[in-house]
Amino acid sequence: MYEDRILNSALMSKIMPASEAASLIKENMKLGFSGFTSAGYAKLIPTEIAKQGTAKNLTVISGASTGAELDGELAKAGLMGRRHPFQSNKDSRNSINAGTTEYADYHLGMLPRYLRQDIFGDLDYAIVECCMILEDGSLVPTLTVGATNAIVEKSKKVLVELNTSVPTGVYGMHDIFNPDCGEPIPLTSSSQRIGEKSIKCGIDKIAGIVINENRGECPKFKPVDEVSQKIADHIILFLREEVKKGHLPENLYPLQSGVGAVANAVLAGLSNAGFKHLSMYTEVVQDSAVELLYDGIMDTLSTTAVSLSEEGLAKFYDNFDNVKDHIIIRPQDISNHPEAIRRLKLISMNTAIEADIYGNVNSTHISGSKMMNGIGGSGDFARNAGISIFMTPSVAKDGAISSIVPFCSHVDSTEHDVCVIVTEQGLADLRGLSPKERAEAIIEKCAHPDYKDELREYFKHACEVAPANHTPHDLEHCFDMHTRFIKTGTMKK
Ligand code: 0RQ
Repeated sequence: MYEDRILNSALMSKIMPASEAASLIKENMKLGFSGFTSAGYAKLIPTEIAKQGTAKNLTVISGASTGAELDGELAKAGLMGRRHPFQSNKDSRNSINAGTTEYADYHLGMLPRYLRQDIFGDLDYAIVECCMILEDGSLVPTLTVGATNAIVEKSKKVLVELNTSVPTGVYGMHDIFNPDCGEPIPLTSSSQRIGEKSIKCGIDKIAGIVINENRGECPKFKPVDEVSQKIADHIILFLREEVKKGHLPENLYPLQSGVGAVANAVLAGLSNAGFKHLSMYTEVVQDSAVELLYDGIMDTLSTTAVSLSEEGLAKFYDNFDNVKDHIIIRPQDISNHPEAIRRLKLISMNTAIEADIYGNVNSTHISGSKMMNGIGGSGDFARNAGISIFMTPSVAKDGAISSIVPFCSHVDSTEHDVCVIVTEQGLADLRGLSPKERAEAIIEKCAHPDYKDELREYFKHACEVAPANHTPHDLEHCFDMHTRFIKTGTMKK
């Protein structure tokens, strides 16, 4: 029945219900899952593990975040003892912030190397979504590679969730290459293919195959609002100016874009900005990037995950034959590799939770302590891109929080890795500016009018009282806005 997807008939006997696969998972096991954002994660097996409820204290590793059926269910069932290296699900976030799940988040591009360096030891099972298993047992992933190749390498056994809602035509979109081979990565453009079309596994390693006919949960995007549109407009104007000055070619350099509503709006804004022959070298492709392919504005999308909304996915499969050859899905240690990012001179655009007046960026923690999602790939790109842009609405929570603060309550990307900060208020190009010049640019161009005076006062006061005048700070008062928020529910005086 699945002859077009399981090419070795000996594997047919390994087809089993999700409940049987889940019963193989025991307390204290280390599990590696496929998946990167809402693309390509196993759904039925983790849901069953949660339902059975016996496999306590699991270590859960996946390329990046996954969806409700995995992170959500395991966290709600109280089974997730440890989680690496990224999540964005509300239940797993709650479990982390309650201290029930120990969470270590780190640069996504480093996860495969940490796996191969044995930081976690051998994994008991890889639980991976695929759309085909080839004659020799090699696995064809669905719409992501993420860290699946490294996870399969490091796992004693593999459980495959064969997703029949994904067309077998996906075979050929992946490009599997191990950058830890000790040789330069032979990539000089985002459109090059350098590796294999499938993930080596071996028939004996496959412990079970579970058939899943459903797509699972798709991300939903907030519609483009006025704030995200203004941020997009500032970035597009900046890019146009950079082209005019001769700093960028007419078709720009490859773009990297983070996930979320603002990132989606920026890419949507490129559709009528007059640019042509654009390319992306990124880790996640959302709806608006694929729209640029349909419109003939984007030539190539190089990514580790194609993560589309329900409507976006339906349209993608309708147009599949036209776009398939323009999309390359790579492992995350290639999509996020410093060597490739630096060589291709990327323009990276990521979202910040807050930025401080000197240009440090917090992408992960609310009020210094509460984990939101994780650094994800933002640091991989920010550190190595040609131009690294961080964007954020100037206020959060209906204006009660300023995203521009005197000192970030947690720092993920330092002032040295941040070229541009942009809010709906304006864009500050920080390149070549000293810390005091950066403070003036960020306060005057990016801060919300409700918070400008306090930030100006803080900066002036810090310049007067700081023990040195290079990056002036008053350590007694640099968190006044944060502590006022904790005490009163607003940063406003
Ligand atoms: O909370 O949902 O309760 O309203 O943070 O903020 O504005 O909806 O923006 O969804 O793009 O997320 C930085 C978290 C932004 C994300 C972050 C609150 C705000 C809202 C979400 P509500 P928005 P987004 C590629 C690159 C790190 C990883 C990364 C992220 C919620 O982009 O995780 O870049 N980035 N990866 O109200 C308190 C503030 C706040 C705040 C926003 N200053 N204080 N709350 N919020 N600013 C992808 C991968 O790596 C896989």
